[in-house]
This record gives sequence, structure tokens and C-alpha cells, in this order.
Amino acid sequence: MSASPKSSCIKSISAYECLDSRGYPTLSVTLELENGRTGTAMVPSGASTGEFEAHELRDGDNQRYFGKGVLRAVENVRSKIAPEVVGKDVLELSALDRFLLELDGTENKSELGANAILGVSLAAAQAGANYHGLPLFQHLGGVNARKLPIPLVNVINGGAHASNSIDFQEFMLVPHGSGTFFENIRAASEVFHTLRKNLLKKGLNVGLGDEGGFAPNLESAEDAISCLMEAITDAGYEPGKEVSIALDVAASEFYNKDKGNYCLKKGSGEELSAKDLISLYAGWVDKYPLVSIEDGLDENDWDGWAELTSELSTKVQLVGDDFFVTNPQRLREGIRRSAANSILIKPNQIGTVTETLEAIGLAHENGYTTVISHRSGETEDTFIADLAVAVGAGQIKTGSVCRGERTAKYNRLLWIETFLAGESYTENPFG
Ligand code: 2PG
Ligand code: MG
Repeated sequence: MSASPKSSCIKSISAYECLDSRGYPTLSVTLELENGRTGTAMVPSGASTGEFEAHELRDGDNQRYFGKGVLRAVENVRSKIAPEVVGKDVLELSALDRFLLELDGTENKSELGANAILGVSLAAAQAGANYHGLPLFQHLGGVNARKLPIPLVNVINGGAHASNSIDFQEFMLVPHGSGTFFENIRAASEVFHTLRKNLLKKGLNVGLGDEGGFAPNLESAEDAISCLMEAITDAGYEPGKEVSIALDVAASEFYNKDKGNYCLKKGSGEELSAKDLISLYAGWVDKYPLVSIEDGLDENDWDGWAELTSELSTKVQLVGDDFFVTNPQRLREGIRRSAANSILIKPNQIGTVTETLEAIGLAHENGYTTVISHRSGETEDTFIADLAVAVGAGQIKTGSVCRGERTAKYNRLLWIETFLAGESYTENPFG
């Protein structure tokens, strides 16, 4: 008689095509374990994607969802992944993830699709937590996982996330004045609503962009920063002391390879060199409580990044998103070249939980900060909230304080803080 499989082994996997927050398809995966416990995940999707991200498999069938269907990824989970991983133990997540990488066999996960692979990896992590009856953050992070992140709250959207006049993608509030997430998120909400009132007073549009921030037609990026400064003060907070400012420039989106310059296409039409951008940032860092700049330069501009870092790294956090794409290999190269001092962490850029944890570990070992991040196309899945606490990242970027797919993460963090009942803490990474 053969021994019955361990109760934490995968018994079955199901997957289906569902919708993300933009109304485009993505996939949901559920694993069932031998003991009947399950784990479910939904995969997010970006708009301003980095050139070096793992491959998101889309059907390309223009008869459905303008080619954006994910039925092939769903089918890969059902018929290529499931038969191979049934019987594997979700408590050995790194072995499971390694097996998925081997099964795919390509550098960028294009055979099975990074979305298919990530769905299984995330669902396995969740199933492991449910197996133990533990919240996910404790399953991944252990009993020392008690640090709640400072949120980077995107309240003005531009770039690829909004059809307005601003080329820079995200203008974020960084509420760090309190030792609790509960109070910091209140500050963000109060400033957000004050900003709304102020924009209305100026006759500007308060329609929302993809991540729930406003998308007004402002003259320039600096105008957006001024609006944030005004709203922080009007809401009764002290800029820099209680609420600071962060940017995601997403510079690869307006870098012109042929010209070797940054061409602002939505607004002024100005052309800027890397040097011009660096001195623009340097000026803002002196003038405003600007604590973090993400993707200030193009994802291929290694020399520019090294220069940006040597000029500004003592004064401001320089985050690589499209630049590092959560890829330990690219991060290693960045560390070697002293480029950036922080990495944005998006599980779907790399495609497995294990590689995501590897990138975070590598960053922390080398003194780089980590910002756990959503995608502009999100779902109600809250994995990243738990991940931020599990690894003690200290920062999370998950959009504005409205729209359910964004507030789901904030609400999960509020739940975690409540669950930890006074044992949790926050730390101002910019203090
Ligand atoms: C970014 C993200 C999330 P997207 O650039 O940081 O805000 O956008 O998911 O579109 O890449
Ligand atoms: Mg970014």
C-alpha cells in the first residue's frame, strides 16, 4: 500500500479568467491541499511596464478583449502546470518555485507565462498560510514580522496612467508623522480630500486616473508638487515633518532612444538631457520635502543612474522600478555600479514569490531600501500588504486612498495592525 500524501501537498489546482481594475482580463488561481485547505490569488498587471520584466502571456486574439485575454495562461495552469505540481508540498515554496522555473525553461518565463506562474506561486504561499491557520504575513515573516510600512500614496496621476497633460507618472504623499499606520493613513486621506477641494476651487478636473489619484491638466510637474504642498498645509499637517512627497517619474516612458534625450510629450514638448533632469531633481530636493524619486532616468541609462546616485543619494531615496524589475540579477549589477539606493518590489515583474524574496533579501543586505508595490492594473488581492509586513520592507506603494483595489491593501494593513494589538510599529525611513 502506498503512503497517503502529506496533508500540505497540492491536491488540485483551478484557474479562471477574471477582471482587473482597468476592466481587462487577468487570472485567478486556487490551490486545494490534501487536507482541504485552499489558497487563492489574483495576478496584477502594469501599464508602464519595464522592458526587462518577465513575460505576461496574453492571447493576442483580437476577437476577445482586444487581444488581451489570458485564456492561454489559464490553460497553461490547468493542463501544463497542474498535472506536474499536484503532490508537491506548499510548505516547500522555494522548491515549488524552482520547479516552476524549470518547467517553463525560458529566461523570461515566456513559455508558461509569468502571470500563470505567479498565480500558482502566490496561491501556494496563501495555501501554506491557511494550512497553518496563520495570517500570510506571519507565515512568510515569522513572529518578528511586526513593522508596518509607511505608505506612498499616489494622489496625482500622469504619464501612462492618465490622459492629462503631465508626463511624470505619480505624485505621492508620504505620511510618516505617526508611529501607527492607522494615523498615517488618516493623514493621507485628509490631505487627499483637501487636495480635491483645492483642485475644484481652481476649476480643475477631479476625475481619477488608474490608481485613484486625480488627473488634472496642470501646467507642469512642479505645479503638481505645489498642489501637494498646499494641500498638506491646508489639511493642517507640516510638510516634511508629518507628510513628505515622493515621485515616480517613470522616465523610460518619455525617453527618446534616437535622440538620447527625454522628450516631454504630453505637456511642454521640452527636451531634456539626463543632466538636465538630475539638476531639476536636485533643485526640487532643496526646495521641497521630496524624499523619494522613482525611475528618475531611463531603464537602460546605467551611466546616468550612477551619476544621479552619486549626486543625490545622500539626500533622497532613488528607487529603481523599470530599472531593476525586481530582478536579483539586475539589482546585483546596480549594486556593483552604485546605481540607485532603493528597489521597487513587484512580484509580477519577476514571476515567483521566491525570486521576489531573493530580490528583497539582496537589497537589504546591501543597504538598499525596499518599497513593495502594486501595479496600475490591480485586483482585490492583498498579497503585497502581507509581504510588506513579512519582510519589514518599511514602505508600500499601493495607490490612492480610494478605489477598492487600492483600499483593499490599506484595509488589510489596518487589520494587521489591529491583529498585532500594540506589538506593531512603524519607522520613518526618511527621518
Ligand atoms: C509603477 C507602476 C505602479 P505600472 O510604474 O510604479 O504604480 O505602474 O503598474 O503601470 O507599471
Ligand atoms: Mg514605477
